[in-house]
Amino acid sequence: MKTDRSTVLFQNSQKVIPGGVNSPVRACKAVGTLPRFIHRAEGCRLFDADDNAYIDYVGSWGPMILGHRHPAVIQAITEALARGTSFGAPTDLEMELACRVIEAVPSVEMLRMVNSGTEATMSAVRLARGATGRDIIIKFDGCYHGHADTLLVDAGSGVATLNIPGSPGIPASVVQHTLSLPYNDAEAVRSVMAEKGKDVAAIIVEPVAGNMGMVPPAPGFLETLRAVTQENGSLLIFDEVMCGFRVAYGGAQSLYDIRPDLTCFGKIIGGGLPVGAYGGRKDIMSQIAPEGPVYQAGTLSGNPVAMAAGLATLEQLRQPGVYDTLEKRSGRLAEGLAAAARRNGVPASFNRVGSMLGMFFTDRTVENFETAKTSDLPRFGQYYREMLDAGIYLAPSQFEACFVSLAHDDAAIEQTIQAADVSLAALSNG
Ligand code: HOZ
Repeated sequence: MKTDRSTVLFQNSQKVIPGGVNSPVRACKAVGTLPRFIHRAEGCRLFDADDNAYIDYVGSWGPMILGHRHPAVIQAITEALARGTSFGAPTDLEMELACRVIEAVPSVEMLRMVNSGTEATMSAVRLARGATGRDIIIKFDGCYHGHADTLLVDAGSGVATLNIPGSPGIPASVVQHTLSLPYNDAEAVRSVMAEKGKDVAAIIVEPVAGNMGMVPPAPGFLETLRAVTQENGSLLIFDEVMCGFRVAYGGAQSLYDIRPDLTCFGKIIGGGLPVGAYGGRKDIMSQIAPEGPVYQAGTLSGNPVAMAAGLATLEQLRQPGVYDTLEKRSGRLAEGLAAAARRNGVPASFNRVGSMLGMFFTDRTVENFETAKTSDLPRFGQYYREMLDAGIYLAPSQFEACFVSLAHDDAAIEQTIQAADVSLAALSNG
């Protein structure tokens, strides 16, 4: 596969952008290759600067659930663009998108738009602290809630990929009130809440974790979080930036039938444009300025082009049968990959919730960050490179999820399984 242009672009980018990328995992350091510079995309495919085509399972890290350049989304963006790109003033579109999210997600009674998932979680945590008058935040190892200082503790995603516990630049005093516990460990949560519950502002969790690879919640785990927060007057925040409108139209909370107090969104609700949002109980959301004293603001918040893209995306997703299609294709992909691993004698463990998948190079069941880290990372790197050469674009980290879109038709899924078979055979032979 010819990669001359990507190679030159990466060399030039490294001179002007730290690491040559605007988000660390994209540099492909963990998988021992150079990043491909993407020139365009269509449906389930990406095309790089050398015009190589790839079946895309990154989907811009989650938002592209309809596939790339869906005609309805492009039309909505084009119409919005014709009216202007940013007004810094209220619009009908932001109100409509808020209504659409509120309709879909029963725990959300009010919603505030921001510009990224990081902003959404950061603001939700501030609100939780402001509303409860408490400081402690509980999170879980391997969950990633964006890069706000308070939450960058034992995080997944890029920090796990680079194998660093946190980041220089975050004073110890800033994270002294953040406790990180093992994911899916209900007992650990009960015990910490028994001791500190009355000082805990909130528990924040990815109800379907997608930043330590993909890890589903164990039966009863989310229920425990709901119960202990209610018992202690703490808030429960679901970070559904990745799984919202992904694992079900109403998100993980509708799938598992839990009502958190606050929910964070991003990715899909922006239809591929930069968006975040946080929402929840009216009595809590009313404490945000200007209705209440908890301050949060943003120049581009509720950007009309992003709102239009999000609305068009949700309109497609609410059509009957959409999530059944995603389920069927994702199920076939997971089965096919598992069979290929077995056939080639490669120990691998698979997790899947709807169209979010995780494939780990370990014989352990992956149920938390500790077990995710038993994965054979050099082997994942080799698999990644084999798959890339075969035209399959995976996330370049064992600690990211794989996303299937509605544009992944049966032929694309079968092509991926065949490529995996060949790639896994190369691993077992190597
Ligand atoms: N780390 C984020 C996803 N888990 C975003 C990665 C990126 O955009 O490169």
